[in-house]
Amino acid sequence: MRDHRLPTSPGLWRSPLRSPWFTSVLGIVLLVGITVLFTTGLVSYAAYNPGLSPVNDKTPDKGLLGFYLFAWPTDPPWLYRLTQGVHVTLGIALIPVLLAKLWSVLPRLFTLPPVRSLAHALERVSLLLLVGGALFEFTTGVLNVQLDYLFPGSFYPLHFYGAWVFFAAFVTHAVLRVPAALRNLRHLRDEESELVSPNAAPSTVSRRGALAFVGGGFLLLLATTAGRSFDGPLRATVLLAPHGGPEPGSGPGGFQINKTAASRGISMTETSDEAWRLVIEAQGRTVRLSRAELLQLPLYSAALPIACVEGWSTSDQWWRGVRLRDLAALVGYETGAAPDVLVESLQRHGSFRRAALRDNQVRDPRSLLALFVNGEPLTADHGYPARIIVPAAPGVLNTKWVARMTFGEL
Ligand SMILES: Nc1nc2c(c(=O)[nH]1)N[C@H]1C(S)=C(S)[C@@H](COP(=O)(O)O)O[C@H]1N2
Ligand SMILES: [Mo]
Repeated sequence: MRDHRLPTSPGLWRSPLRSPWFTSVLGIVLLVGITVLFTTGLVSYAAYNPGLSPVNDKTPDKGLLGFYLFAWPTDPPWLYRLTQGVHVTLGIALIPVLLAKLWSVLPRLFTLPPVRSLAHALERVSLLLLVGGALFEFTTGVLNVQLDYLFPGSFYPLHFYGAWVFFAAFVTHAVLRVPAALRNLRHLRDEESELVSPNAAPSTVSRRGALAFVGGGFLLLLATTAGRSFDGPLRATVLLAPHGGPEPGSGPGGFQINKTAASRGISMTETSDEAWRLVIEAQGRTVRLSRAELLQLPLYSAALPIACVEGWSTSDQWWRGVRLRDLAALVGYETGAAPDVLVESLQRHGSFRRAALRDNQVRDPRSLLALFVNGEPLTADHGYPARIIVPAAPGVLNTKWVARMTFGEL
């Protein structure tokens, strides 16, 4: 008799819940869910404008993997709020489904002999990449959201390359298994499968009951995460995920703050109206403006959200300031011909102290160098004296404490 205490022995795995049907239901849910995660993830990378300037690109060595990059639009203004909210919220909510799926096939990971043929060896390698890739992507994603940029800079390449490895293994696995999974959903004849325990323990819950339990976990995580995409009372429902910074407080500036002025080393002296000047450069010209001079320019309002890569977002805030295309006009670009711009902040260190915006973003009449929000001057933490706000763009492109803008020739 084989030793029943080793994981390689089918006899050790006694749960009566394991069955092709149970695994297949979870597998089909993940097929849809992970495809959405992969797509919204690729889209998120494109939204950073990585092709525009090395400043925006966290994975400069991506080569062919950047084949799909496109110019991120400015409409609808809530675009990144939606795509990234879905990416992070769905990613968190799918964790119980992923864990249940892995649990349901656990005995298979230990089958002996480990390699039976070349085809079997290849299949096992793809499973290793699949399971390892899934755990890696979910773990890096959750850590980045929870621990507030645990791996500054390096998170992006890790999560990006990991996603391609994982998705390649995922597609291979899906091609091999989906036909059988669909058959399993229709037939309940499980009994011959190696997933079914040869000496099952008496059941304490039905397979449907176990599935309902996993579904409940999904809904619980969804309900306690989705509030990060809204303001007001809904945000108080976010029990398990931080929203990326200290509590925002109340008043006109009372919406989510990612990085405070103090944490970025921004001093009151350098942002004071006496000291601060905005430097605009292009085509050999330099214009320097104080905040008082900026206030003399035509000011416009736009209702736009902040949407962070961490998945949280605010509802629309009322920003007021100078149009980016009007600033381009000051250094000689006619309306409609405004080029790309490199925006640099007062901040000296850290990944998001500068960002490049594409010409379509500069030309949009709602794109502002904001001086006010919700009727009051910007607070220090929201970027006083001036910050960028662009419709549909990810939070990282909305540079705070702006000091210099260089138009053209990125
Ligand atoms: N200078 C500077 N600007 C910055 C950042 C930063 O770290 N430094 N963080 C960015 C990120 S990641 C986001 S999500 C938004 C958040 O803006 P808020 O704090 O006003 O909500 O600011 C962006 N602008
Ligand atoms: Mo962000």
